[in-house]
Amino acid sequence: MDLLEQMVEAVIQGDEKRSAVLARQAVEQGLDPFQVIQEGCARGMHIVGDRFGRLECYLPEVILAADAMNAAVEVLKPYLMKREDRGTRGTVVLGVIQGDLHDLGKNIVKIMLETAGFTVHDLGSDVPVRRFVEEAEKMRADIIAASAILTTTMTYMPDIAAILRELDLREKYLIMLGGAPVIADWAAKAGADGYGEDALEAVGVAQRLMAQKGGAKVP
Ligand code: B12
Repeated sequence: MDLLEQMVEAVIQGDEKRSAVLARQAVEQGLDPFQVIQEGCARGMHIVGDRFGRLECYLPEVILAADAMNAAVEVLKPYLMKREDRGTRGTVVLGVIQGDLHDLGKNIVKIMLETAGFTVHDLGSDVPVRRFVEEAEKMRADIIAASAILTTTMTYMPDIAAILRELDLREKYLIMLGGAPVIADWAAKAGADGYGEDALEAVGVAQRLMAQKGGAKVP
């Protein structure tokens, strides 16, 4: 079994110690930490998630898997940070939309964006829609990025564009939406400028949007 598959297994087993050891081995072997998170940790988490959805496992197993994923991510983070140390590529206000506590995916998106050189203001989870806008104004953000994992909470997402329009600020910000139930067409209808299926795509989309916009706001 290669190291990425072992990582998938460690996350599925919820084996925090093993996932951290594997993460260390991965960097020692020169594996791309980006790939280890996406194809090892997140993949393991998705498998556990699917099992949970089919009632094949219980909540404590999901939580243990999340802990194992986070332990590996903690080890990998410093190596990710080394990839880009030039000036900011843009400022992103990122959070999980109101009513939603699922922050594991958002946390990966945050790490990936930071790795790619973006400045990320993490608002956490259960973030009221208006707060995204208020914080974007405070931080002079370029992008407002929101995550929703519940089909019930994704319905708040169109309110981001609506509130921006109401305040006559729509042109000032780019909106990026994502999360398991969100798809590209829906995101576009919800007023998003960009959508990413996973954290890697989130980075590509953020970079493309910033290029179209002509660069980051000057603080
Ligand atoms: C872990 C988990 C939990 C944990 C969350 C822990 C945490 N800190 O996040 C806990 C136990 C707290 C939990 C609670 C609940 N959960 Co839950 N949970 C899950 C589970 C198993 C995994 C979700 C996850 O973390 N996936 C892994 C991450 C890495 O993937 P991701 O979030 O999709 O993120 C990736 C992409 O979507 C993308 N992305 C994410 N955000 C963004 C943002 C942008 C801008 C972009 C571009 C991209 C992007 O990039 C990420 C990385 O690649 C799913 C099952 C599943 N199959 O997904 C259920 C699931 C989401 N939960 C569900 C439910 C119903 C609940 C509860 C209501 C349960 C209950 N009855 O109490 C509560 C709700 C609590 C709340 N108010 O939010 C349902 C949702 C069903 C629905 N129709 O919406 C699911 C699908 C399970 C099921 N099949 O029933 N849950």
